Amino acid sequence: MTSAFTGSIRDKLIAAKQQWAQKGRLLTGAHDESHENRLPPGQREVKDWPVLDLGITPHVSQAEWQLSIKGEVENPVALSMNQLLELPAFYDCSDMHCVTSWSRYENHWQGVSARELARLVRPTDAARHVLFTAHDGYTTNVTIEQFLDDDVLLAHHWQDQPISDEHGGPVRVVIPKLYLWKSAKWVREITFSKTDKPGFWEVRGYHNNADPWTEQRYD
Ligand SMILES: Nc1nc2c(c(=O)[nH]1)N[C@H]1C(S)=C(S)[C@@H](COP(=O)(O)O)O[C@H]1N2
Ligand SMILES: [Mo]
Repeated sequence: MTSAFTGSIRDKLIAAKQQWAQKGRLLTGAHDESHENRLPPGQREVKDWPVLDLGITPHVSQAEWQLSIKGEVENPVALSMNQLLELPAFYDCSDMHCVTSWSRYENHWQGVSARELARLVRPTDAARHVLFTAHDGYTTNVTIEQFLDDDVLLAHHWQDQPISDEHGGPVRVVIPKLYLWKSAKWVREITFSKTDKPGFWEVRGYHNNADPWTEQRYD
């Protein structure tokens, strides 16, 4: 929450919020304010935000934070926090669904979109999967199509506040359409790959695809 951090993103935040407001307006009508048909099967809504992880909370400062994006890409990069913040800002509001059956509506995320990162690193035609590695040793995997969905981002703010350490700050992945275990907290490496590589929970019986709407919980 240092002023340098917030100062460097303020203008882009306003622009991104305007974009988001436009998207919200376009979705009016399709957006179900009554929350009917908003809760995937077997889920219940919570108002708080539970913490779920392996029990290790890495404390990664903004100064230390670095993200390596590599593998099947034409332009591998290692981004510092300042370099991440120089990329166009992305703002999106989405629901989250945890496989342990809680869902939390209306999460306002701010960060950099997956599509923006792909524009930067340029995945090769051979890239089919995206693998995440985090500071606590956690790993998870998605298809490149799932990663490049229009609501996926690397988030550094939630509800206008920097993401706390326990929720994966300073930067976590957010993939709203999949169960939350696919959204790596404390992300440090993103690898584009020809082949799939099931992550921490995927090798322990969780479903590889993780779609909440068809209850792809366990394999
Ligand atoms: N690095 C890391 N990311 C992680 C996990 C983890 O243990 N380590 N747990 C996953 C699981 S199982 C869930 S449900 C969500 C929980 O995110 P939250 O604690 O912010 O609610 O983080 C996901 N991302
Ligand atoms: Mo989870």
